[in-house]
Amino acid sequence: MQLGRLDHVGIAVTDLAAARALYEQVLGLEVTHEEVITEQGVHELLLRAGEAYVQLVAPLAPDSPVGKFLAKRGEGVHHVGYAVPDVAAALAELRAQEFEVIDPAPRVGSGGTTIAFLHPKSMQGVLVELVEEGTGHRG
Ligand code: MC0
Repeated sequence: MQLGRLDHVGIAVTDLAAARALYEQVLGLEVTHEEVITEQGVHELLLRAGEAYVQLVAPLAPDSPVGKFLAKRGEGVHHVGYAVPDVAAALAELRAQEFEVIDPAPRVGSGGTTIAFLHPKSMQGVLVELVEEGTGHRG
């Protein structure tokens, strides 16, 4: 498989409004998409930064992935997302190589994307997300 361009950097935050104010007012980015993704337990804001996005994610519950991350490590970079043309094909290739993935099958991500996560234990401590663009609009 081959990773494509950097799609987004996911940043775990406790206070979405405060983080939004920082990125919009101090850093000059613009929110292009907002979504609550119940299946992933997050409320997210996407801000365009050139060809990629900053994704601010706040947890919907303490026992969600981002809630647990915040409790253990505090705010900070949570994951890195890379574009791939076909998430299902990428997962099949990785699994054939016995690479540890989190998602055995693709899931629905923000803005109608198709996504899958690779385990940080296999990725030098970085949670990696594969992102296939959908028909939805992310701005
Ligand atoms: C946990 N760990 C991480 C990590 N989260 N390491 C790097 N980056 C992260 N984000 C480490 C912990 O520090 C711990 O290391 C070990 O993994 C186990 O952590 P845990 O707290 O016991 O948590 P688990 O094992 O229950 O779950 C970790 C795992 C989970 C990564 C498998 O968070 C997961 O499935 N994540 C994928 C889904 C996700 O993150 N969704 C939210 C974003 P030690 O060394 O202490 O053992 S959703 C999203 O972004 C969507 C909407 C989108 O972009 O479209």
